[in-house]
Amino acid sequence: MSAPTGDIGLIGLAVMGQNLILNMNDKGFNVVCYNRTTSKVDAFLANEAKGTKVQGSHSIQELCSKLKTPRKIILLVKAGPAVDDFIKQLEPYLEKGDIVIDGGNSHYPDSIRRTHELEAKGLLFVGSGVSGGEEGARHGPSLMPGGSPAAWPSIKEIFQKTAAQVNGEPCCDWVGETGAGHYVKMVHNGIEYGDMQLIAEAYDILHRGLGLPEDEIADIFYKWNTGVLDSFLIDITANILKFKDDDGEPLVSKILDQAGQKGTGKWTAINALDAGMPVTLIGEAVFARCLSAIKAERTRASKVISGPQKEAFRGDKQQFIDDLEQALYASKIISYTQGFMLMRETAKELKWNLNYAGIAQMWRGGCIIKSVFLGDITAAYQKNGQLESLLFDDFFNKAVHKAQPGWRRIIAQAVLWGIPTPAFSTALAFFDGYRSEIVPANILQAQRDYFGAHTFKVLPGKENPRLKAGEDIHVNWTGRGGNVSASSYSA
Ligand code: 2AM
Repeated sequence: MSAPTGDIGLIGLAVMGQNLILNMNDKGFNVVCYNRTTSKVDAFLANEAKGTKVQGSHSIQELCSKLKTPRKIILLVKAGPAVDDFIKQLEPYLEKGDIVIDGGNSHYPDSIRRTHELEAKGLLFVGSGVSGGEEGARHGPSLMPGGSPAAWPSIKEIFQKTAAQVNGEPCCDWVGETGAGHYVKMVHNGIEYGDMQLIAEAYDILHRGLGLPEDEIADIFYKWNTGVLDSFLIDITANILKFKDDDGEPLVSKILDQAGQKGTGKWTAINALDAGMPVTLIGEAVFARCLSAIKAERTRASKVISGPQKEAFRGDKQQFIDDLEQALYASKIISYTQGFMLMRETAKELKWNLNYAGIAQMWRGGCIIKSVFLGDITAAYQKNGQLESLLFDDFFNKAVHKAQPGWRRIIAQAVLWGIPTPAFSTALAFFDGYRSEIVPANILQAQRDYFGAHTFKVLPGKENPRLKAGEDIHVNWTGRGGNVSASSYSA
């Protein structure tokens, strides 16, 4: 048998897999492919991959025999049991140091488990986020690999050449240990939910509030796309708003206002609740989709619940539109601030060394949230890799201060109009809470101690013989009941 020539194997010939193979082939790598339904291998070689160096295989054994060692095999199959099933099938044909890469949409706890399971067998595992859809996979996705750090030197060249490039830098770097790659992909998707919701709210304010037609809103978005909001999502939204149905009506005006979701935004929100981190904007974005989904109930409600009398806008329209741009920008800064807070907290808990500048750079191009803005976040973390919050970075601190007046005016006007802005509003509420040294949690603590003897601590500077520093204090608020504090009550 001749010596193996394959640089990398790929299992799973759905659209993403096929496009990633063709992309890696274009970048000069010799790819060997396999699919459970092997007729797809033959069809792919005879059609899309015709004239390329891509090799096919009709069994796992054949796939492995065609790969140079250490073998690198990417799985792009349905997340869940199919991944574990293929890993089990691969194991007999792999040797120490070989690398199994899961490029599917796996939940990160599975990737943590798989890293440990494969490392225990002398193999290496990489769970990689892949973003950018079919187009990204074909011409340059954002790749977010994490897992066994020893795997990185062997896959670095293939991954970084296959990924999108922005200003000569690849949108791919090592993310961190075990499930870090899929974790960061999950947060990316959550942030994507937030960005999309913010744009939808801006559209609603311009459309229902200012009464602008789709064409004019598209032009506003195109203009925004030349400034701080320059991003893929603003650009495609402008294109969407310009798109006409056959009768000349904007197609968006005919789309049922009921959003679907596949669950990665929800995973991020659940993770934020579990971690105790206030990632409120992604949470609101998920809930906004939930509210949209109960269309029939909303329709019934719209008949019996009325909002404020709609007053015509009497202010300066251009000023309002500029304010809205700033409101969107400031809210986006908050959303990314929250997303990075969550990643920092998880990294601390799971002892991952997350590469924050690298993460922002990975999202800078190739993926759905790609934007100029992410270049500024990259710069912030390059200046300080352990930055506690984006709001402490000079650039973002100045930006949010500049945006603040317009941001408040927009939300105030939306409230008066009765137009819901859950994402804009939660961003501002977070901002006002975050910059408050004192929040009303004193009342919560007092209530908890009052009804459940949950105790409280004294505010520094207010100590006295009854209220001692550092102590868990219980007060008999009513003169009834006992002086014993509780440790097992609810709330
Ligand atoms: P198939 O072509 O044989 O269906 C996307 O669905 C990819 O995942 C396809 O390549 C598909 O293979 C593969 N896939 C889905 N479920 C699978 C399973 N349970 N076992 C193996 N491959 C699976």
